[in-house]
Amino acid sequence: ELTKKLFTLAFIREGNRLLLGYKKRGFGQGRWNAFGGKVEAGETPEEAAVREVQEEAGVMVVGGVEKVGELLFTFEGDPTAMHVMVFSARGYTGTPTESEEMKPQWFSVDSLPYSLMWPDDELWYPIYLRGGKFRGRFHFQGHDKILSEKLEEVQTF
Ligand code: 6U4
Ligand code: NA
Ligand code: NA
Repeated sequence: ELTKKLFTLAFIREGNRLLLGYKKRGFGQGRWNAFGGKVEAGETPEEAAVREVQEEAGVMVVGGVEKVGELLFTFEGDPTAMHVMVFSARGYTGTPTESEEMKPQWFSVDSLPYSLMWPDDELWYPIYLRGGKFRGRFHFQGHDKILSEKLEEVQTF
């Protein structure tokens, strides 16, 4: 039986630019990623998303976050699935600042470093980047190979 753990992933976007963080440690180390982490007890996913953006990117979300996606990741031989709620911040204040976990950097949405990101990202980022919402599940062998995938654009969750 699959156990699901809840995580967040949040985007800071400003026009044609997207803020990503280079993960210096932990899960996904060495990859560029949006900001996020585990939803803690007593927190809503939205609250966790705002907190993780503050902790990892050093900026404050303003105007809340909008849910844009829901992803389920499973790994061969691992009974624990990652259930990831994906959000986009409506606004932010402050200057992106390096944390112990992430080194933030702006990228043009037309030249994202997909080869240095999780392999699923190039499949669903385009839906987000054109303003769509999505639901997907990806089954991995290790952290580099997608064994099976399902991805759909949705109107609501
Ligand atoms: P701690 O132990 O506190 O450092 P925490 O920050 O709570 O960890 P973390 O960073 O391990 O959690 O959470 C994993 C992050 O990686 C979440 O934001 C979800 C994200 N993530 C996991 N698989 C991903 C994938 N395939 N593609 C992607 N993001 C993924 O774009
Ligand atoms: Na994290
Ligand atoms: Na974290």
